[in-house]
Amino acid sequence: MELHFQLILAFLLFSECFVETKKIRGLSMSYRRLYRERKSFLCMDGSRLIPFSQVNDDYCDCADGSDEPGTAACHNGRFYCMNLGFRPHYIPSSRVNDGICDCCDGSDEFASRIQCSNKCRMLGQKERQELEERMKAVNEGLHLKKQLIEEGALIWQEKQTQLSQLQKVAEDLKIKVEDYRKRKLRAEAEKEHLEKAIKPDNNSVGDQSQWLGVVPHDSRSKVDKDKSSVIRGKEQEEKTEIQQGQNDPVRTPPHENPDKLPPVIRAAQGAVDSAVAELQKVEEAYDTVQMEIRELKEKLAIDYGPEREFVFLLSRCVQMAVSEYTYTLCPFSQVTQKNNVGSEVMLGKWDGWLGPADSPYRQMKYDEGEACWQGPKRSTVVSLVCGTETDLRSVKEPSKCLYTMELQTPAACSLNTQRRSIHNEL
Ligand code: MAN
Repeated sequence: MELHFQLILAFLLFSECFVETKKIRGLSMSYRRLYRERKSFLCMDGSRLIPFSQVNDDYCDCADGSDEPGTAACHNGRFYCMNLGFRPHYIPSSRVNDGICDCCDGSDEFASRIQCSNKCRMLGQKERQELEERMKAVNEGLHLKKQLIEEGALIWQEKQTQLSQLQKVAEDLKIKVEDYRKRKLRAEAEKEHLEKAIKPDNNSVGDQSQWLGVVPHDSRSKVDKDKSSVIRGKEQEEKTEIQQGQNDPVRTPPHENPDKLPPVIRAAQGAVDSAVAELQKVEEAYDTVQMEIRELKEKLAIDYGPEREFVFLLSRCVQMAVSEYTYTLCPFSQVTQKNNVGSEVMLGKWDGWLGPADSPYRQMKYDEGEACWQGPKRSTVVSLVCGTETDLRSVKEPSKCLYTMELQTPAACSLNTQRRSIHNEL
């Protein structure tokens, strides 16, 4: 009796399974309950009520294709591949029994001329292995990132020290500039004084004969007083020259021809010239230091990530050769492209982070590059991806003069990357 009962139960279960298999093919678990055998079936979009016998009967009754989850009858239907051991997914139901194995478990070719072997286990294993390797890489990346953060902290400190040193140099140079300005003014005043002293009539500067005037005894400079007879003799020669020069058709005013100036004025002019040159030198040095300070301050004002994990990139340029070009990315500075003849084109200067609000450090923007022939100014978007090396992974020009780069670096690794890669696999 008991055996009899068990046989009946087994038969019922088998027939249930048979019905279920026939009816539920192409459905995910969560949808199965909606396809339990009953008298009628309500299309998922609620548009029609059809007899249940029309479900999976290879004729499309519902506008949303929901009555044919297991056949190719509806153009908009979708078939669920269970893919045990791998990842379940949907395929367009037009691919059901089309002679191509789409589901790794082969369930889409249940009434096909071909036989599909079940590859899900193998695919699952391969994927899990890849995921494991990727996770290992992310973990290694996270470890390396710590080192880069430390390296970055040192670079940051160095830059701060450099800034305060430059500021100190600038302060000193500023004092020097003031000092040399005063020196120049003094030399000019001295020269003017001497000129006045030598020229009795100040109103006729252009007249070279003025240089012949007797220098008043009191106003002679010490240098003048101490002049040797050789110098005085030379001066006499010059005076003669000047006198002779008066008859020249075109005369050069003495202040424009230093050779014709009296030695004392020439010496004073020399002092002015060297004071001007010295001043120029310190002014130039001051300007250079100020420029360096400006540049350094600009670099220090950049956002290098929450842990300054990207600071280390300041001292690294990365390169990649793609077809006839070599691309160079100097992070936070610029991107260039060199052709095989050696001419370089600027593909953009650092503009800022471009990533979405929740992860801004995923993309960098470099713009205002060299203008493209009949096109926009060149610009580059750099996507940062987690990797164990800091290097370019790819360079593309998806549209004319707009470039994209993929920069892999441990600094881009985060627990989110880890989560994202797991999520992508599931
Ligand atoms: C150069 C390169 C190319 C770019 C063209 C546009 O050849 O910069 O990348 O597409 O100019 O003329």
